[in-house]
Amino acid sequence: MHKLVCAGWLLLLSLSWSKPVVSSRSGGPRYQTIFSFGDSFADTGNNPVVFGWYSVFDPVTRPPYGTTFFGRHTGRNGDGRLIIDFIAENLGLPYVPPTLAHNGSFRRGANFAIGAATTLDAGFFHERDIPGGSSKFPLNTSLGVQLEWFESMKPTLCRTARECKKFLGRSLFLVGEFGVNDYHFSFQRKTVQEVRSFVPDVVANISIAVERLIKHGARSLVVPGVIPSGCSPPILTKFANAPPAAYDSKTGCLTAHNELGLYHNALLQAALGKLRAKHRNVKIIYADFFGPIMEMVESPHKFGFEEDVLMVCCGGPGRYGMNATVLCGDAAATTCRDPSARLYWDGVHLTEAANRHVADVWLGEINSSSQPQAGPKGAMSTGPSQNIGAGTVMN
Ligand SMILES: *[C@@H]1O[C@H](CO)[C@@H](O)[C@H](O)[C@H]1NC(C)=O
Ligand SMILES: *[C@@H]1O[C@H](CO)[C@@H](O)[C@H](O)[C@H]1NC(C)=O
Ligand SMILES: *[C@@H]1O[C@H](CO)[C@@H](O)[C@H](O)[C@H]1NC(C)=O
Ligand SMILES: *[C@@H]1O[C@H](CO)[C@@H](O)[C@H](O)[C@H]1NC(C)=O
Ligand SMILES: CC(=O)N[C@H]1CO[C@H](CO)[C@@H](O)[C@@H]1O
Repeated sequence: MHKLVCAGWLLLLSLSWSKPVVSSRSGGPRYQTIFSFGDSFADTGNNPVVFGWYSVFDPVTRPPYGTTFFGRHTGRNGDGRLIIDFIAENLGLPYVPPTLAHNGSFRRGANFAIGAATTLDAGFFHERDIPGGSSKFPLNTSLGVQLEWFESMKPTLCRTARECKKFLGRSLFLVGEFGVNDYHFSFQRKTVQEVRSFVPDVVANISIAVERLIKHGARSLVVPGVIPSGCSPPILTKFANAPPAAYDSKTGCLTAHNELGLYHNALLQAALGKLRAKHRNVKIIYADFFGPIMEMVESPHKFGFEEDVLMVCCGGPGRYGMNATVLCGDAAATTCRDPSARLYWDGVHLTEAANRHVADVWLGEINSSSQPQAGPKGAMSTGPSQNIGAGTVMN
């Protein structure tokens, strides 16, 4: 059980830090630095360190993780680059170094994201016996903890209040995705209805975090929504005995789990709208994670994916290619011939090919809005229309 759990929830480096700064279409450099918070969808190498602290098994430190792009495992939960890697490349910035695994400067970027991180503090779940059993998850790596780490680092990045405002104002803050682990851990013990009851708490906490970063001087933030969990192979595997009526006949996804995600995303967008109204000089971009994944699930051929799009590339025997006893990276595991023809890599995580598509959608919006302090154009970035691909959410 525990092993399946890892592939479902999870969420070092000697990369080149010397890429040239790419200028924006309007001239000067756009962002000097990326700060990132999140879980395995954004973690560029912190999880092996944290899992080591807690002596929990970490499957990503073995092949075939990293074989598509880096040629070796990097601590990323995938075959290659993550969304954040494509964003960094596009902005002409170095791959964002994981704060716990990088011995060097964080002036060009710092990634606090940790695989399996939740929004709410670990105590919230442990008090409710989630996920229960002997599981050590969630570890003490919540959004609030990641913010504390950022606050501890801040004095090493900038000194005076004025300097910090300037430096952080020119940085891009990626806040999330957060929420998927809160929900996926909870599905082990709670009904979808029960989990729904604390979605407002999760969203409120994300909103508090965004505001805390704004107080520190953040002026450009990207806040992704959650994925369609009902299409996620670990959820489909866990609820394999659901009645036929529980599935969307067109996609094969579990309707109730997807509706929970849509609910989260609707509340999140409303919360971000309020923050935009309150902080008119700050650019707050909602990044749609749900829509691009649904698009790939519904039209796999359009993206070069095989017909059975809910099947993971790397895993063991089973309807979705996932098996509690055979994890991606195990000797008995199998890896698909062409990861670029798959949406899902090892479970909840996407292949590099899928990450590239999601990144393109997010980058379209990041690109189309100039930095707030860049001049009068900044005003347009505060409007309520900053929803990346919001039109594709409803399916
Ligand atoms: C970090 O790098 C410095 C020099 O760049 C080196 O002296 C130090 O030993 C390194 N620390 C670790 C833990 O690798
Ligand atoms: C969690 O980590 C934070 C930050 O490192 C620390 O301040 C806090 O005491 C830890 N909480 C628990 C319950 O270990
Ligand atoms: C998992 O794999 C084992 C063989 O390794 C097999 O017996 C079992 O049926 C598989 N489980 C599922 C859910 O397919
Ligand atoms: C974003 O802008 C960069 C640099 O101007 C460009 O290379 C990239 O293709 C753009 N990406 C998208 C998705 O528009
Ligand atoms: C329940 C829970 O995790 N609440 C957290 C919400 O966010 C604040 C600060 O970001 C934390 O301190 C809380 O513990």
